[in-house]
Amino acid sequence: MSETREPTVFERIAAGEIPARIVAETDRVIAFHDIAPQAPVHVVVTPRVGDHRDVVELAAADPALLVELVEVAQRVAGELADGDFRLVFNTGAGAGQTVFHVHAHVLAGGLEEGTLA
Ligand code: DGP
Repeated sequence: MSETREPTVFERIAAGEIPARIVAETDRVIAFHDIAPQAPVHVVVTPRVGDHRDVVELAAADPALLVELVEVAQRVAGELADGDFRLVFNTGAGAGQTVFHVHAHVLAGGLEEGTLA
């Protein structure tokens, strides 16, 4: 961690302090089932370290890590569903972001056509 702050909930999951159903891990990224699923498959993919609050900050600071999030999302969708998936980055409280540690929602498996939610 590069600054003095409280660990985010996702950092606590990555550290094993909060239990979660982990589905994929790399050196820098962790993926686990969302606690309140909004789709048949709903997985959160996030960096282990929460230095970037949202996808805009991450894209500017560490684009390679953003690419890795997308790669892990694709892998998870292939392993848990048919490979097709929706990738959602809520960005800002007004868009529904509640955890200010950048993360992607991977939504897959029997999604309704033509909806964004
Ligand atoms: P967002 O609203 O985009 O910030 O999404 C945060 C998501 O994180 C939300 O869908 C619920 C999920 N979440 C929050 N706390 C926990 C937790 O302790 N465990 C798990 N598995 N998911 C969590």
